[in-house]
Amino acid sequence: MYSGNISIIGKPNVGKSTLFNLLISKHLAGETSKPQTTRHTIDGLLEENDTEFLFVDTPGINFNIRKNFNRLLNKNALSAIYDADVIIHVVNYFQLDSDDKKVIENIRALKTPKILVLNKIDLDKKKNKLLDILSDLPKDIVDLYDEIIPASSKNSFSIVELKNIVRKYLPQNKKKQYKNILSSKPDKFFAAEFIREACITFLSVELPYSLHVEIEEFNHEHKLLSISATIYLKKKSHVSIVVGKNGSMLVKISKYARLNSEKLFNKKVYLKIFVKYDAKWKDSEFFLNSYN
Ligand SMILES: Nc1nc2c(ncn2[C@@H]2O[C@H](COP(=O)(O)OP(=O)(O)OP(=O)(O)O)[C@@H](O)[C@H]2O)c(=O)[nH]1
Ligand SMILES: [Mg+2]
Repeated sequence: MYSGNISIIGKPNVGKSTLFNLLISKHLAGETSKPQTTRHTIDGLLEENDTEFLFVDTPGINFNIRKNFNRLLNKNALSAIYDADVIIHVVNYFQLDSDDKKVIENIRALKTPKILVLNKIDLDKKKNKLLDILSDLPKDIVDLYDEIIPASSKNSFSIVELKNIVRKYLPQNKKKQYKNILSSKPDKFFAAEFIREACITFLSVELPYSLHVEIEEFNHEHKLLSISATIYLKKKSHVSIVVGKNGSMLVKISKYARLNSEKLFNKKVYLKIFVKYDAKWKDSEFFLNSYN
């Protein structure tokens, strides 16, 4: 039997979470068009035939803006690299820039097998451009990776091939290595993440970065799952934006989070969301570490 931990890393917004969700066939990680959606590492177990894949989605590694906040996100992402049996480094197929190169510098010295995924290949209208991209890759980068594969997380291109490649590099074990659960993160974590994902999706660019979500109640009641959550905001003026005109934004956020929770927990969900101003909360270490 093959089993191991596969960390999916890269700079923000290249499609790590989309790829992760696709690989495990479940919507566990928030995927949005805005960078820095993922704040925690999220593991998801996929068992297929003789293989246990423990995929780990990580926050985008970013060395530029919002220093303290990034330091914590980077810490979460980089710690996953050291636990990995295989590293999947995701980049946009059309560009390998200085931010990708900084990620590369963090993995260069590791002996761990490395796979470079050139993602978003569906955007490549001129099919032979990929050949140019591959031939333009600097030799030291080509040499660093054990495998380089073009893929699209949007239309599932190369996903089966990617799993077959990963399997080749996983350690062999006599027995199963992982517990038969989808993720080691608690169910509550995902309920909170769906609310945060909805906020990032529906609210303007800056606002989602200054909020966090706490789950106060998470009760299984016969056929119903009852969840009560609070969205904490750093600025008082943000409260009315999150609530929206006549509560319309909160209804939208709530519906998105409820439908995703129902799908994941396979149960009817009753979701109550409060919105509160919390001046004390400032990109605090407390919440970033709260689900580690
Ligand atoms: N066209 C195209 N878009 C993609 C693909 N994969 C992801 N995306 C889009 O890219 C955006 C970012 O996707 P995410 O999965 O959230 O990216 P991420 O790397 O996890 O981002 P962070 O968590 O912020 O670091 C979303 O709008 C996705 O829909 C792909 O293969 N093709
Ligand atoms: Mg992500």
